[in-house]
Amino acid sequence: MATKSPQIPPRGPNSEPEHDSSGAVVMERRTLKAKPPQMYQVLMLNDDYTPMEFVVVVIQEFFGKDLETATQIMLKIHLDGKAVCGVYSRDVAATKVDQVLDAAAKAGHPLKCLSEPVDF
Ligand code: TYC
Repeated sequence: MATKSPQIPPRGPNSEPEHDSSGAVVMERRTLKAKPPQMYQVLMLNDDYTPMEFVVVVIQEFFGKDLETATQIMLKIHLDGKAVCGVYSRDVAATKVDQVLDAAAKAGHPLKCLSEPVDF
């Protein structure tokens, strides 16, 4: 019969220090391995048909920008072909893309939006 080796529960970074048989605290130094999560930038793309006013409203509504900032971002997209509207965790970025594409489709505009990892 196969014998199982004893399972040692993993110790989290905030767990209590261990004591040896004499009661002395056993110190252990571990390298923290947690990396910050990958962030995603939401980009909007230029096209020849979507009205500027619609893009400004979308940027205000879904990216929480004021009128002036939204107008600057819209103009950057118009002139450069694309611009970052915001940077979010993966799920939030995907939701923003869905919201923009949904609003554009409902309004009958070909506005395109995508998310990509930062430093892509
Ligand atoms: N180029 C569009 C126009 O001249 C405006 C526009 C801006 C469209 C930004 C899309 O993501 C966009 N009406």
